[in-house]
Amino acid sequence: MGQPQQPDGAAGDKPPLRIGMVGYAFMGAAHSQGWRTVGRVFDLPLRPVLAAICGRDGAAVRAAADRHGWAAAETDWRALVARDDVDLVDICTPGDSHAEIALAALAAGKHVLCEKPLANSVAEAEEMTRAAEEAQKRGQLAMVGFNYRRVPATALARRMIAEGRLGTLRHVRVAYLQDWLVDPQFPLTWRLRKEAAGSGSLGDLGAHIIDLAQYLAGEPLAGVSALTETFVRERPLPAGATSGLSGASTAGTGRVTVDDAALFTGRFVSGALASFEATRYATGRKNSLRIELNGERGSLAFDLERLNELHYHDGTEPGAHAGFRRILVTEPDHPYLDAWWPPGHGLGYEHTFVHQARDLVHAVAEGTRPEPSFADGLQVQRVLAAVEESAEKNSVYTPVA
Ligand code: SOE
Repeated sequence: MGQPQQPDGAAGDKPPLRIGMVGYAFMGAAHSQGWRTVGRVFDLPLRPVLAAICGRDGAAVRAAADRHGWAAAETDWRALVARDDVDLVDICTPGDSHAEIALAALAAGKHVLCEKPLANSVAEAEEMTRAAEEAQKRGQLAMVGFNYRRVPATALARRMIAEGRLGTLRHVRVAYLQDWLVDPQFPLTWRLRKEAAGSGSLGDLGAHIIDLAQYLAGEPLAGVSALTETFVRERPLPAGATSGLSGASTAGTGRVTVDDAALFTGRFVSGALASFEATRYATGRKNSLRIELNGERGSLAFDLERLNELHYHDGTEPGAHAGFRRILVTEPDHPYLDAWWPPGHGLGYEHTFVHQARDLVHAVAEGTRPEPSFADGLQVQRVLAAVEESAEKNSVYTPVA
């Protein structure tokens, strides 16, 4: 098994921040890379140490520990949470275990990073937020993993909006499009079971775009009106363990108990209007998170499939030569980029997890409230619940006569 990681450079003489991670599949691998890389790229006040990783399958978690550079492996998350050599618990499990693990970790005096969505219900998210607020008084921090806030282009968009470049916001148009469920033979993995995932594309993809929209707008949604649909209601059962967005199937079938797609409109407290689409059936769209914001002074547009670019229209320019222009977000004065490559060399999906780790390490060292906090995660959870409630009631769905 690997030794705890010692990031290069002067990081070795800094106080350690010892990480214990629960989960080792797709998100576990992404977070591992973040923790492993962050001290090698950024000049941090603390030295992240990959102390222990946890998963139920002993052989698989030991293999994950070796591959990703964790010093120890556990098969019981309670044992991981109880370890004296863990300061921060990073939760990368399906949503049905977030609340239990986070509450235990906070009670054990640890800082917590929890993958999105924060929980599977508003009640769980409320309990987690209450515990996090109490823990904050004892100097423990809790953050939710909405990693798309940490794309340099979205962070730049936030900065430009806060500077007033869009003026009063009128529209937010956002869609998160994937296509890995198009095949009706794709197996019934945990992401398609309500008891494990809470909801379908809504909680998985919708949670990201709700958070990003509220973060960029700088204000919460006041209300929503929604439609959801499950296109394929019966799927083959998975054969053995599944990981990430793939898996083999067996002969039997089971019922899909979550939404396949969610479509909703919303109104921000300021009166700005928003539209949202989350789907795993957008054939040809792999991981396309598109957001456009229109204000009275200008507009911004971003697509995660071209994540080094931000498009900006300055509406105050003379009409004759105004129009959207592409900002290549790779300059050293763009968010996070002073630590990376020369201009034009670009970053990718995995760097968002490095930036997430960077911001959390700073928050822990400086004792500041990390963002997005559990309270922010709870706000997203409330929007998810409102979307589900609206879709169930079909409240504004007027049948065509
Ligand atoms: C699957 O849809 C998924 O892995 C999400 O769960 C992640 O949050 C997103 O970043 C990529 O897609």
